[in-house]
Amino acid sequence: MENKGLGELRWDVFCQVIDNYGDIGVCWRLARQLAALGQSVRLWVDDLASFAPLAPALDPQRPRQRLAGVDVVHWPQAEAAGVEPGDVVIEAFACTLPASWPARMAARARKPVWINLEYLSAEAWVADCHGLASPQPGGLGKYFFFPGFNARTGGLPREAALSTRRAAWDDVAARHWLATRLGVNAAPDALRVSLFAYADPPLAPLLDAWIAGERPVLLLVPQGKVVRALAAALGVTSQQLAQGVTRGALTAHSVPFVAQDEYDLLLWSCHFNFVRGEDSFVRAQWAARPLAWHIYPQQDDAHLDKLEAFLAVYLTGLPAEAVQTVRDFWLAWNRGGAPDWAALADWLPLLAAHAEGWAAHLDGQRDLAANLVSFARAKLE
Ligand code: TRH
Repeated sequence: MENKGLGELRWDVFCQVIDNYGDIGVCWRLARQLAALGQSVRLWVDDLASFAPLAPALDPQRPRQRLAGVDVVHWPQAEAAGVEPGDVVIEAFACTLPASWPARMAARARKPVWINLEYLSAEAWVADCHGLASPQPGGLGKYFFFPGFNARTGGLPREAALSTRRAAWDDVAARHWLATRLGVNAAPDALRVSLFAYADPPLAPLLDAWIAGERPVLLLVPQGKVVRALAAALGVTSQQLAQGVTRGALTAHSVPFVAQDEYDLLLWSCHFNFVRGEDSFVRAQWAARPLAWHIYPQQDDAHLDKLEAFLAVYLTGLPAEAVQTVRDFWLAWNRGGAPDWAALADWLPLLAAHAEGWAAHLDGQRDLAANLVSFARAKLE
């Protein structure tokens, strides 16, 4: 590959799938966004089978393929003779580069920019650590690049024209898509809720509230462990849940796990979204709807600090009572308590307006891929 100058850089993004979909979810999105900015991108992935549900066009048996303008390569190929590192090498989430790569990188006349792309956090220290260098053997410098929620961080992944496309997705489009793509008929007056979470969220208090509530609730649950938990809680089989199960005011449906781009449509089609991890959490913010975050659990409850840090920035500007209600709800959801849907529901109109404002605020900032490109260019000059 020949470098075409600083306009088009050659990027190597390394992704190791630890668990679930978040590692590849973030890397796949970023790789496509870099490619959309005219960059030449190789995405090295150690587990193509975990990647496939997010990108159905991917053939997990093929060690090398081009998808959405990105060269997707099975990780072991990186050790092959003659593979030369590009201008920018990203190790996502501190994954360790293939053993031969630091030496291959050091051997290049112009040393590649080596970036460790970190996990997303709203904690204040992130802005102080963003962009810091850590010298490595062979004259290489490794930089810590933190995504984040303000201009002192690396920003968030965001496709061009995302907010325009989302704003055009009205109720008619939503109900049509739900019916034709997911086979779910949504009553016009139903509150539509999507639920993507880790295995054991405290479902029972929510189900009780939805079943006994005045407003019809349509609950849509992508395939995964929660489907089994929900089926058990409702006393039905997973197969019955796929057909739709009604109890009182609640109708619950499991829905297929859709491609990553289509998942946006599910979020946009709902009035409230339960999301988790990192990427779906960010997508729910771009969806500009009220949300609840099931955060990835960490040792010693370190994740709760992250949760509180996000709540502090996200809820700024809301009345104290609304802040308390949302905070209580999220903490109960994450700690196995009893999330109070009835209390939250009172605030939904205000939270919906707030979510729009938050998305517009984030939209005013530069996105992660654009920040990475300008960071890399500055280091290479
Ligand atoms: O799957 P996650 O929990 O991922 C993670 C991992 O646990 C990871 O190890 C951890 O470090 C990280 O979170 C913080 O949640 P996440 O990040 O939301 O990723 C899910 C991806 O799946 C996201 O890209 C959206 C996508 N998705 C679809 O493509 N289709 C679907 O139907 C659904 C429900 C999700």
